[in-house]
Amino acid sequence: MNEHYKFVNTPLPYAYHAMEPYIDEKTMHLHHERHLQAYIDNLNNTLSKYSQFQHWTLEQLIVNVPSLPADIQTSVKNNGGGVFNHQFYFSNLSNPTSSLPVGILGEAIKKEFGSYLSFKNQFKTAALSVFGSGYAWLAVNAAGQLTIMTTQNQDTPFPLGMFPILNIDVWEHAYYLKHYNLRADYIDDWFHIVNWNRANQSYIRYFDLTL
Ligand code: MN3
Repeated sequence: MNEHYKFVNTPLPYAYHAMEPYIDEKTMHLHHERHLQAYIDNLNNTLSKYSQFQHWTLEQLIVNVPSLPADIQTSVKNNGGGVFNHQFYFSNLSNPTSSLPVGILGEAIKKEFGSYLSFKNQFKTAALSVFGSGYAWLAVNAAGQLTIMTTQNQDTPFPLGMFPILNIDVWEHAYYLKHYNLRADYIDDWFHIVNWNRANQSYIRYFDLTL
């Protein structure tokens, strides 16, 4: 992913079939090559006439939506959010290996939620509670606490003062080909392919940024 405009769709750090049998190869192709690509194209189109924002990073754009010209706020919110949320989702998947949280994040999850199992149940409940399209997140709130939250459509946690650690895309396009309408089954499968190393790195980055 480029730092700024013109954004490009970089290859996934793994093969499209790498998440089998939990997420099927065709879903990964369509999700990365068509859905994410569309958000990237739309964001580039939106920024094409605004050279003053073309050196802004994706996070800068998303965080500063309210200070952008009124006619591009909605597009940057939706399409910039769509790019960020998908990049984040794909980067937090890994080949089925260890499915347990690691590092200081693993410790913090135990402390905040009691146990991994309790976290898992609460996260699943949140992901199931998203009405329509959106995401469930593990995030750090303004008080520095790990928390589970949800967002609608392509909204991001940033406007709520939340720092993202992990997300699951629960738009139907993320699972419909394999799991049909059974979002719960998709969530169960997703837990097998969470990249906990990456999530732990995000948690470490949070402390680096705030200290
Ligand atoms: Mn998606």
